[in-house]
Amino acid sequence: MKNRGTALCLVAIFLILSATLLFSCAKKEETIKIGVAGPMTGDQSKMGIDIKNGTELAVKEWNQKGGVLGKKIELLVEDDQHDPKQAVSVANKLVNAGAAGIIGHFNSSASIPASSVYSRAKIPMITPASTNPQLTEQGFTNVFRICGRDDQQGLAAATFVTEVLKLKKVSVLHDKTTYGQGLADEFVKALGNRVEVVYYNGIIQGDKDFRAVLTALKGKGAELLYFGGIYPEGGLIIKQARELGINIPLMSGDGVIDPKFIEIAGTASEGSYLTFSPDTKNLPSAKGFLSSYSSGYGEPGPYSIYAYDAANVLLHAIDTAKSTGGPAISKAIHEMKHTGALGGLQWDAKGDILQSPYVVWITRNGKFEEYWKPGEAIQ
Ligand code: ABU
Repeated sequence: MKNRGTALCLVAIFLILSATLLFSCAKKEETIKIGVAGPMTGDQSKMGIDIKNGTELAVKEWNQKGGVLGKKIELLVEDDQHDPKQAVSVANKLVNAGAAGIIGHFNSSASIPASSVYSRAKIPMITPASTNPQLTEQGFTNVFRICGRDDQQGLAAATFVTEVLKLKKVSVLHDKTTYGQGLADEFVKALGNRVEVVYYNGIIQGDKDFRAVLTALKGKGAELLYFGGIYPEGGLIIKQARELGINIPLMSGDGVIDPKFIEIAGTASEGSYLTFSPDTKNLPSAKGFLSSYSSGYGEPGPYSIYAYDAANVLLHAIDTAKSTGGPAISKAIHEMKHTGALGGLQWDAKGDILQSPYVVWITRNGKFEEYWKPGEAIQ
């Protein structure tokens, strides 16, 4: 009798364990995973975290409404440390983890190599921020961006320099990355023969002392210093330029327009010109996002809203396709007319957004202000 009782007890334990195992496996299957990747640590982590937060907010809102295709959405966050090799590694990790789509990466030098991994796996990737033209010139049908491109951004900067400031001589520095050098070269190309580039050189990303290169460009007669790169170096360059008595304005792009630039450069940031999209505070469509993001995460960064829209586009595409199959989701994005926080969004066959207006901002009284729109007078 005693043996029979023990046996029954063991069978009961076995059944309970099996049921628990089956239940937990079934539970794992119940989520739809999406990935978000960018520089989550290190000197550019402000941008990575902004993108993570924007994506997370969209995921939370969808989950509050029940998720997508009847399943909760699980967000997988990966840190590429703005390193191309690390970007490929995290792309493989996200593919192997079963992500249905990716929001990211931030850096063009990360997005471009990672896009090959996602393309082989046929998983859609939507970058909120990578602006190098090459990303969408590769012929991949699964690659999209919410932001504009550096050929458009470089042209806006060159138009401002030639038609508004009416300058004749500029110096150009870049950080030798796909984005930084690419943007600087688009700016120079758009200047054409209207402006003389009296000094052109690359700096090393991560360096802290740019006095040698600044000393070399001092005295060349440039009326403006253009920098292609990101805020950690942009902030130090203008700070050290002022210390060396170089008093020409800095002009840069969307990689520099972050409060961290002002924090690093201090008063030396005053009067810097930066190209970026128009102020989202003036967009009626952005009101809900700005309010929800601020209450959850504080002041949005430049690309928080782009990540939010990217995540909503991906989730709407899954919903429309009624599938987590990559090709079906990519097809749905190509066919989509999305109304996001940024307004109406639509893509061309390459995956570029149809409308991406660039304006010039200025740093004034420790803040960024919209300054000039192509075709309009100075504010
Ligand atoms: N577009 C701003 C910086 C990110 C990148 O394209 O590398």
